[in-house]
Amino acid sequence: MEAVRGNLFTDVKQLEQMASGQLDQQGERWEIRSLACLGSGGGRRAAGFRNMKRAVWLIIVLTGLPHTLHSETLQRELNVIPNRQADTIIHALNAFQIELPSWGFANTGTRFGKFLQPAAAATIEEKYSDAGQVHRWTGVCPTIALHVLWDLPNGVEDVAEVQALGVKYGLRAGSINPNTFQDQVYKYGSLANPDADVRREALDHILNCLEIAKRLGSRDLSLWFADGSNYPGTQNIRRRRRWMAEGLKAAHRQMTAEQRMLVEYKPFEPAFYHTDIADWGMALEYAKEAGPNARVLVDTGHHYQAQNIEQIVAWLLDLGMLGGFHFNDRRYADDDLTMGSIDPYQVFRIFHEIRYFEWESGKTADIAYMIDQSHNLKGKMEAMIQTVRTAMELYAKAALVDHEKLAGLQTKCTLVDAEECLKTAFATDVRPVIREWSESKGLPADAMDAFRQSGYLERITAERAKRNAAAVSSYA
Ligand code: RM4
Ligand code: MN
Ligand code: MN
Repeated sequence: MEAVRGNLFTDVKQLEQMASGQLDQQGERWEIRSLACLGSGGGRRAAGFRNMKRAVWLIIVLTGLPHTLHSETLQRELNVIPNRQADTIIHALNAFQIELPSWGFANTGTRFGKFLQPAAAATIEEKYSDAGQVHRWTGVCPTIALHVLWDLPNGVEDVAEVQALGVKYGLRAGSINPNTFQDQVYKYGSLANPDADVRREALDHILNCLEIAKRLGSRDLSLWFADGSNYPGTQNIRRRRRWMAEGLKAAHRQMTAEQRMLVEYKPFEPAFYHTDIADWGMALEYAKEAGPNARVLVDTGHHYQAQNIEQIVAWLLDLGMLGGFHFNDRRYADDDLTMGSIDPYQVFRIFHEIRYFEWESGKTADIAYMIDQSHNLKGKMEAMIQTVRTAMELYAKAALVDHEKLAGLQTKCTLVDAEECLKTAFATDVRPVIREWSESKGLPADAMDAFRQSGYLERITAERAKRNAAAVSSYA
């Protein structure tokens, strides 16, 4: 631990005594050369140190004797994150942002009906307001994804209102999501519909969405299609592929040089025999055909069981074709559960592939991290804050992987040690550093607690409960 920080503890004497008490037990004679702690704000840290339970960030730098206890061992014994690793986390978090979905705050349901929540958002203003709160407490969600039909039902005409909401609630419009699946006309598909009129209608809607995106200053057009069929033999799969490719190309032609098209894939639902963009390979082909600014969007819930998602991510990174993510977790299908609730190691492995790529290539991957979840049972805002903090934790853990060491071990095929590089990073409790990071940005250390204390939930519950209870929830 060579780094020595200026913001030393105010009470160094006390610190020295405590440290030497610890060190005496080692039966060695040590010289304390310097003390360092993470980040800034020495006063707060001095207070924290007096309360040893909270002093997980302390680093004692020892030098001077030939058989000096290695600082890593000491850090392990003291249960601290080394200074260098904390810096890595802070650096990673400074560059990390994740987009909130407007639809994640509204009442959603299963195909059997909706469970109505008293505090759910029903208008675009309420969605902006709720998303603004999540950003206010977490600090990493400055953009909100919009679903055009749900959020801008009048299309381009609604842009001015949305812009005003952005200013009012401190959010920027994120990805623009056309809706070519809800209207009756799309029963047999949209861009891949055998009816040319329907294909045209779908394309027109997508072109409108591009215009909305331009006016809102939003870069990504995020495309998900429900197109497909339910029974073998009922559709010409090859012709539908060509129609879809033509439609995407036509949309791409209308994009500005700054805009991007993200092509999302999904193997099932609502179509249950075939979908026209079933997997990442098909999405990749469509994106390549569409034009230079098209990329693939990986929704973590859109795979078959046991599929190796991080391998898909690694391939798309290597091909320069990874555009973004829709994060959610799943146990069985496209369950849209909170990120990392079922398999946090999966998300960690995805983030690891991205960080490893960035380290190896020296490039920052241009990826839109987005949440696509539907909280039917959990409180929507709490679920969203929980998601964002989980995303930060898993991203921070992935940042801790020692890439140089890993690369060497992989080359030598030192399997157990290579795997341990990942497991050690995953096992590190990064939450203290995330709290430090938050405070250093003027945010509350505990976003959930701050939200709960704020009284916002009680206020919107009182305002919205009566109206929400009257909403329709039945399936049939
Ligand atoms: C789909 C897909 C899309 C989302 C819709 C609502 O399953 O994940 O991204 O916009 O659901
Ligand atoms: Mn999605
Ligand atoms: Mn989905």
